[in-house]
Amino acid sequence: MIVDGEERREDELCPSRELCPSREQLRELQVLWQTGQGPDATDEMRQQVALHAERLARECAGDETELAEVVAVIAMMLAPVLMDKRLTPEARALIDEYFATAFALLDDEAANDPPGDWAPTRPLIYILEPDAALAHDLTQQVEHFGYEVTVVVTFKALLALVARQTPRAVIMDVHLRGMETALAAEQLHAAAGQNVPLLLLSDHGDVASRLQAVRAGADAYMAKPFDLHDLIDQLDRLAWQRTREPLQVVIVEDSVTQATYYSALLRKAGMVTTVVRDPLRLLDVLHEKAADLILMDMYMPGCDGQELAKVVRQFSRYASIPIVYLSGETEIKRQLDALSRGGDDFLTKPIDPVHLIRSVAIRAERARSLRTFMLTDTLTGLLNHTRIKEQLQSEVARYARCGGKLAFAMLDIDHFKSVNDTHGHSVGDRVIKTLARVLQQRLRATDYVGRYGGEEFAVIMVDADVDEAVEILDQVRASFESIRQFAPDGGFRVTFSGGVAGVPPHGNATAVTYAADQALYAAKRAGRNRILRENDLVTGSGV
Ligand code: GH3
Ligand code: MG
Repeated sequence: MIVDGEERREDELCPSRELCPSREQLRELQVLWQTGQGPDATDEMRQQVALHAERLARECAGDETELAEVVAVIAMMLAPVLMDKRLTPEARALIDEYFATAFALLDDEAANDPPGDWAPTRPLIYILEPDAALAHDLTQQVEHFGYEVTVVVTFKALLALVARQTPRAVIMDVHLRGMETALAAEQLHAAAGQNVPLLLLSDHGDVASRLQAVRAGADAYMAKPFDLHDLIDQLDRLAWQRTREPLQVVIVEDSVTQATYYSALLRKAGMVTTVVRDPLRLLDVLHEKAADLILMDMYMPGCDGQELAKVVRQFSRYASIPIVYLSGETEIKRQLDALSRGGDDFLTKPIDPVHLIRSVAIRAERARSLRTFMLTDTLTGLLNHTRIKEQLQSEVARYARCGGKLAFAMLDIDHFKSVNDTHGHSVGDRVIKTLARVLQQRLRATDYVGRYGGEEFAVIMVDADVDEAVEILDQVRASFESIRQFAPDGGFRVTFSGGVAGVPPHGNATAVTYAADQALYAAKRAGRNRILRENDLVTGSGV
């Protein structure tokens, strides 16, 4: 997305799905370009590429998207060929980069498709556990937390399974008769690949056994008897660690060529970039995107980078986003001045691509950890109260701009005080974590889950109506109810109630929150362990 003027507001924040050029058109141009580079290419063939690019750029000009701009740049760079000029190797390399960027933009658009259904991905876990009772318990609990489980009782069977389909993680009881742990782990990694996390269960909790597990290449180790929740925590950590979201970088740069170049470099390194060409539009973009870093040109028409950094810093929620200046400025005093006005680092143009990628990645990564820490609830890892409220406001604002729909739910654990009173506060904390976990697993990546208060949660389901939300949350309710909670004094079960309201009909965050809260209280009054929609207040009926 290139942001370039007030009139583009609708387009850029509610992007249309049909992009120009299509993937096929772009591919066709790229094939022509590549053939035009071959040793047998004639001047006429080279000119054909330039003409084709020019036609495509004209066709897409009305689109005003970053993709259309990239095609325009390609056409511009090819223009000298029409005047019988040869391109330099640098220019040819740059054109290749622009093609890569254009395809990456198309990929992004495909990935930004509206959220899918709620059929969650269930990561596959293999468990090797010869003890039938423990295997049964493990399977039940691990499946409750959204994993698909296959249990085997022999190591040979495990190897056969791994050869057929690679799992997200393997849990292995090391009580293997006649086999050394290290050897088993080695064979497993040889069959499944080094990247498959391995969690070992053992009868021994001593340091020597733990050390042996580390040397065998295990990623986690649990000595029996263990709390199944601890096992789930470990499993979550291992199974999801390799599916992290890419870093998001916002590039503020008025020159299309430079912006496209930096964007291509960072994308190649696996980051997601958004280019802002009109500095005055930066705040809109920050509002929409969870930026991990801002890469800012120092001198731009309209306002300079230092002024813009100060404006960004006026908002406390953007205070932790690092701002890295990019500039031809080499004078140290000026650089320091700029840093004192809200910037975090200074990269001097022309910058070595490797240096740029590393500087950006390191700073962005660190800022992300810090932000996660500030914006999430420490017990559950969910969004905290302030963040979920802000997100609701932002989603309602998006609805006002772009239309669509969203559902908002308030959930509250039933009789939670008695859980604390009977089993103690730390068991209560466990129950809160368990509900958080089930919600995260069951909802889509595009939904938002927050801890609203002590044992109260809030959920924003984008692009969902109230009926869909009630249906899904009722499945979560049933799933949570069936989980056996653990306490030293025995197992028990807990339920929760929920209230759901929608946008539309509500048009602001306060109204939809109030409506969901009222529905929640109706659910409590109606006997708890149910999800009610706002309209159920009138009829008194539930799910
Ligand atoms: P209801 O079904 O009507 O919601 O009843 P309830 O017992 O859940 O509601 P109540 O508001 O009476 O009690 C909520 C309890 O939650 C009181 C408070 O001590 C406890 N609580 C709040 N935050 C936490 C927390 O972080 N950890 C634990 N363990 N308990 C908490
Ligand atoms: Mg409660």
